[in-house]
Amino acid sequence: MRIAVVTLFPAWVAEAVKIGVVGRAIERGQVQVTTLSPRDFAGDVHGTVDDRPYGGGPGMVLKCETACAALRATRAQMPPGSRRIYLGAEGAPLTQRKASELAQLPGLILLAGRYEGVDERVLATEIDETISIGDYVLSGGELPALVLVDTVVRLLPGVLGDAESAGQDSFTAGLLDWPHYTRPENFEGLAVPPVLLSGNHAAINRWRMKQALGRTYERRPDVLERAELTSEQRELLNEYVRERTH
Ligand code: 4FV
Repeated sequence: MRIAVVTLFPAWVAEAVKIGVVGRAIERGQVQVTTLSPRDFAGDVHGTVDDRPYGGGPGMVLKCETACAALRATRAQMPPGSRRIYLGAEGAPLTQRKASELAQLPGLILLAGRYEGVDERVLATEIDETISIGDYVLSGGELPALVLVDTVVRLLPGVLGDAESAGQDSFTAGLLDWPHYTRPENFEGLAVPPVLLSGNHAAINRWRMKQALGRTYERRPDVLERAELTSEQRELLNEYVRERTH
């Protein structure tokens, strides 16, 4: 997969993707990440990329000429079928399901906004979809772009080793993750749940699923509503709730 990030901070983004799983995937050639700044397409000596909002109001807006020029130059370099995404608080929420969809594509072109946002005509002409990482306002789209890159790249074939398989991720099964433990067996009087030391993998899997169901029920009932539970899972959840309430 190829990913291009259009941002006023190309050096920061280029550095940030060198870390961890994404950095390793880049080294292995499993993904290529490039960055480009709209400022490279500014015609004036000041490198102007923003201007005051029509209709008045605070702050500045990313200009369409420079943003569109950068997006078009990027698209010319990217594989056909690449998806053009603006990261904005007014977008559709980024989910594991959306990340899986994007991971199937040959390329992603990500536009990271700054200031109050980008001129709407950029979205109308050069963007396929707007995605939000959450209902809060950030000072720029770079962190959301890096979040999207991370959640997509780790789903690419061969990026995660067996030990790290994405298959067990939260939300992959539509539920929150189960609790994780490692050595020591006892930490300041806090013991690891004995079932995890039993070697009985059927019992361990049952305990983990029960925990995932229970946590999702307690912390994210909205997520549980969307999960298609099997009858066995529903029974496990009832058991969890019974034990919790008695
Ligand atoms: C955002 C979000 C976000 C809005 C104005 C960048 C900022 C500034 N992007 N999910 N939440 N973007 O707050 O994706 O240009």
